[in-house]
Amino acid sequence: PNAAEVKVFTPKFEDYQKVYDEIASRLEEKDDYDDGSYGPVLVRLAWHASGTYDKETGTGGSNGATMRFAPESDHGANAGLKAAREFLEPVKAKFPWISTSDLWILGGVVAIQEMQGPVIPFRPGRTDKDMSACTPDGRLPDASKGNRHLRDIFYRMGFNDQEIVALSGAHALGRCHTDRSGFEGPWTFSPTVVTNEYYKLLLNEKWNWKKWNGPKQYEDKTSKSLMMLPTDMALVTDKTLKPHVERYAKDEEAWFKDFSAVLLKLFELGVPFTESEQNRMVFKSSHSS
Ligand code: DDH
Repeated sequence: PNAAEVKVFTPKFEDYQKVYDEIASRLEEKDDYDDGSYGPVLVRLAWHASGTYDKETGTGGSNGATMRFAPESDHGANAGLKAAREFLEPVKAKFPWISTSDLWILGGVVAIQEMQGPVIPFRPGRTDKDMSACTPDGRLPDASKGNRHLRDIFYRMGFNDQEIVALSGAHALGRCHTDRSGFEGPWTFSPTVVTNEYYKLLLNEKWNWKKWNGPKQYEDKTSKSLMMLPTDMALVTDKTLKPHVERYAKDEEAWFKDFSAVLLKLFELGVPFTESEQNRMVFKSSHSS
């Protein structure tokens, strides 16, 4: 065909909703993974794609999907995220027009909404880059550290103290795996549902060091089956962070609102959008009528 005959496909809201629906139905179908859902690991993929952002240099962030390549895919923090990337591969094959970097973020949006969390408005426009755009190791948080490290990492992305606490509630979801991070266990009793339980447990449980040969982590006194990382505990030992934990523990609605806003911000860090903010898409969840 000559150039005039080549039709450029410009996806619309309805097309992205179809991708949303495909991811949602795969989530429902593939319920034999981990605690019964790929949702948590999809959220973690979207977060680790975005959380490499450095506001000083404008490098990193979800634009580029450079975690497709080594060395970034092999960074210790990204261990296990292959499961999430592979989960989305058939979706990319079915909708080849979507960039992998938009797809990874949309995967996080779908996972949050399908696990009964708040709506996360989505803006497409990310493009995939080659391996020369891979970020250096060490940009994502190290779970063995404390409040100073948390601030170093999250201020580098452009977040404030309230936003650090609002983001951390994502640990209501999923679990640690000894063969990935070395840590073990879930933070809550409902790791496939978005709730404010993480904040409630942080405040209301008594946490002791777990006695084992693995890395230093906390276990709850009551059931000994839940966990907290040293970085999680920093949210309640730091006097400035703790009031936010208390507020979110009391008021799930307030956290849902702030969680949605802060995830939207995280997912858009460093992306050179052509679409305006007014054109963000709000997808219909499969359980909403
Ligand atoms: Fe996280 N996280 N995360 N996390 N995270 C782990 C699992 C999950 C830290 C360390 C770990 C966020 C912040 C932090 C999720 C979402 C988010 C694991 C276990 C470690 C370790 C990995 C494994 O063994 O499989 C640290 C440190 C921080 C911090 O310092 C603040 C944030 C901001 C988010 C987010 O989504 C906004 C999710 C979901 C999981 C569960 C993954 C799974 O497979 O299950």
